[in-house]
Amino acid sequence: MLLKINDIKQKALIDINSVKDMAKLDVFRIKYLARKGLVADLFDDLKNIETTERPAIGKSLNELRNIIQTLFDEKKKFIEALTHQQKQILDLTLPGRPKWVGTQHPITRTLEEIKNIFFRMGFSEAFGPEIEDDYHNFEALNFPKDHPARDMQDTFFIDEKILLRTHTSPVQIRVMENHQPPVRIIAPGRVYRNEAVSARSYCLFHQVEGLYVDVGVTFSELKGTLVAFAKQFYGSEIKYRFRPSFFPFTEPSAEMDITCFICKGKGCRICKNTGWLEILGCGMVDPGVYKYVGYDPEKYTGYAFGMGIERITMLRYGIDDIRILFENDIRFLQQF
Ligand code: 2U9
Repeated sequence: MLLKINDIKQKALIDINSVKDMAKLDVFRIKYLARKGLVADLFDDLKNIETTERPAIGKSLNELRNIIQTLFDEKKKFIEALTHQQKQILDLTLPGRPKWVGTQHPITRTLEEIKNIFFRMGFSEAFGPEIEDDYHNFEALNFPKDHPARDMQDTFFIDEKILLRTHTSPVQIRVMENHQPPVRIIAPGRVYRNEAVSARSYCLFHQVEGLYVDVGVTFSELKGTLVAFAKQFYGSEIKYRFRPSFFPFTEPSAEMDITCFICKGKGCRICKNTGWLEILGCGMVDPGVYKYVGYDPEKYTGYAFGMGIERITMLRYGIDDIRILFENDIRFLQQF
């Protein structure tokens, strides 16, 4: 019996250590101190003990009950004090912490808006590899062998024939290789140029290019589509003009300007006092391109256009350094 008493005392001393809250304390109480608990069981056993030994064992049992009761009382006081302290630390009058919600990167925003305008006009989206070959990036686009864009200084070459695409035009070549007209697509994506990095130019930027080839596509359709785009994107009040230009892959070629949306055409720092902003390049697909993709240049005509997304985004949001668009600085991005 004395051994049993000692055993229960040791167990209670161990058990009380793992009690950290009121619920666990109650489990402890039921196990040891309740009417059907371990201590009460021992008191029940007392009647089977020899009468001569009963007073001594009864004394030990009383001591055990007192020890366990003290363990219980002290732990209860401790938990109550801790709960009180925690209640005081928890200041329910403090305002909640704001949850930061992610936003779209300004480049993504501009891209999505441009894409949606062309989707509504019947264009679909096409993609291609960012690591391209010389054939799809230059040759099939009618670039002469000695064109300066083919220089190491302008293009990131991986080896003699493989390079990082300098525009999304190879996407259109690949689509035409695999589909007969009508083809009406936009090709958004990243392009790479080996230029000195500055506030104005970066080694990587985004373009949206477009291509429409079918029987009887005309330059006036090109103008109609791009004017409709510009009025939706920049506002119906803008004025526009097309200036002649040159690209190896279009003939005739043009650049489209709109009245500066900052000064409304009066002249300011952004438009360099001209009142005009260049927004895109365009033209009729050069018949030379059709021979590379197996289209009959006598049967089909088409137009193409291209615009740089960083430039448009910078103009729109008044950003004066292109590099900030690639730095992932949370203080910049949170403003959108
Ligand atoms: C094919 C045939 C023709 C795409 C075109 C431009 C004019 C153009 C520039 C705008 C600013 C590039 O980002 S930028 O530097 N782009 O001016 N791009 S026409 O013409 C094509 C494309 C594919 C097969």
